[in-house]
Amino acid sequence: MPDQRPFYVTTPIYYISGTPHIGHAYTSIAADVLVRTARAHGPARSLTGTDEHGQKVAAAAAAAGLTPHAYVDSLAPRWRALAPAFDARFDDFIRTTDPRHARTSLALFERMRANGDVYEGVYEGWYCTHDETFWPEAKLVDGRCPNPECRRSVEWLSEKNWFFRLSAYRDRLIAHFRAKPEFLRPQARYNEMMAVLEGGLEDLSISRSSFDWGIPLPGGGVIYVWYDALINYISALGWPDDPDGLYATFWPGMHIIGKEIARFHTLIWPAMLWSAGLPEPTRVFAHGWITVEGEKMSKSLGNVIDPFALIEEFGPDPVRYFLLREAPFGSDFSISVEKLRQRYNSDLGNDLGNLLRRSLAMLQKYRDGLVPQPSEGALQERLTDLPALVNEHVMCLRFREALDEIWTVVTYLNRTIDERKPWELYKHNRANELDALLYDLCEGLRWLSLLLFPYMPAKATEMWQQLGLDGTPERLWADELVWGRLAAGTQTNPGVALFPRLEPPAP
Ligand code: ME8
Repeated sequence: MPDQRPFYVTTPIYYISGTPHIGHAYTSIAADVLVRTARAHGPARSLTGTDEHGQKVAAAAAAAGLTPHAYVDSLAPRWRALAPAFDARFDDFIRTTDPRHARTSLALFERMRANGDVYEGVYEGWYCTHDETFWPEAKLVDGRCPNPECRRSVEWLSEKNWFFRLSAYRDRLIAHFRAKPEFLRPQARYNEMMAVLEGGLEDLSISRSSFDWGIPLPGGGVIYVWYDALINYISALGWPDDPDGLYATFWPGMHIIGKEIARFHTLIWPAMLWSAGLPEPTRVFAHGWITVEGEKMSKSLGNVIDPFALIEEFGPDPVRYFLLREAPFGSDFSISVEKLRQRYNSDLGNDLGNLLRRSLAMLQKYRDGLVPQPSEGALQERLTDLPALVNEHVMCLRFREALDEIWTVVTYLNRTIDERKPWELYKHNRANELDALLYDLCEGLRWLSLLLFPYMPAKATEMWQQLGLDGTPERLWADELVWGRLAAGTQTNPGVALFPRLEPPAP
């Protein structure tokens, strides 16, 4: 597997005034699987956080009778709790109200102004506070926000603001998209953004002057919330002072986002960076939406799935597995507790959990739980190319395809047990064959725990420990995914079922 340069992945920073739901968990889990896989090859870093400024937050704070500061501070803990609840471990959590973020945002603004890309003007047009987006008259649909998921009423603004000469970057953006199709995936989002570029780009108002909840600019006004938000990806790395060398090591990195915010991340953000003389992100992946029976989750429809309730019922690892196995990462898909329960019982309980249970039970019965001498044969050959293949899929965010690949081994090992019938080998004293088969099963399970660790860190660790191994499978693949590393004589340690069967709820 190739050496990898230091790897950096981010999630969007979530609006602090929203409610954490399974869609937010989805992005954070994907970023966690990606960074854990990258870490199996070299240095890697991940970032998540909260988007705390803007008119929507100011209005929500006023409605709650709190100052914006007190309001955001009261909400931050529940967002901080989201990723850890799913065992997603981020290296950093940025809040846009952090002083470090204000420093970077102002420095970027000044750099862009010094480079002649920022000018003063008057914004006269519409604004959707819910989406925190400026809309020209011509884009409105029936006089409302044109975002089909929003369609809320818009307000008329007339503000003296700072503008970013975004239009000047259109040709460079088109050239960049053409030269690097992998910059934005999946293809449907790439095509969508190319169409936006071909339609032309307007300059962007990057400050607001009719309220004051934001990063104050010298001379008055505050930074526009989206301009401020995008900068989080480098303020968390300490640009421009870079006291810890994080920017120099980890930028440029890649962004995982939902498909609705591709325009901000792939048109506006690269242009902002170029304007300041900085490199654009390496890649942006704009994933699909989780729906409930085909409908977008929303408070008004009353169909919001509470991520914490799912953890309560299934535990974090099965939910992580389900979300990434259920659909290709770029596609929309519908979630239901019933589907989750089915996959839990079939893929996890019947396939994986049973494989571990019966392999270790047979080893216990026939060999006192001691791993036999390493075998050579079909399984070893079968596994040779697997790590590179899985790595390639995950690095291209084909999480489901990586799991499909890993599952071929689960299926193969289960089939091997059924076909080779170790109990018959034992009965007929075919000790060498039995040893080889039992070794294959244990070594195969060791590989599975290493490959599955990014997806199901706690369950993979349980597998690892039941195999009699110390610590966790969080290890460098180049050292560990080597056939025969499981030493003969290792005392295995069968434990409780990995995925105890879930019974359907009482009618
Ligand atoms: O847009 N399905 O924040 P946000 C899948 N603050 N993913 C979903 C989802 C769903 N139903 N719902 C939300 C913002 N997401 C800005 C971002 S970044 C500089 C600023 C995920 O709280 C998905 O990643 O509305 C989506 O892009 C993000 O949450 C939107 O979170």
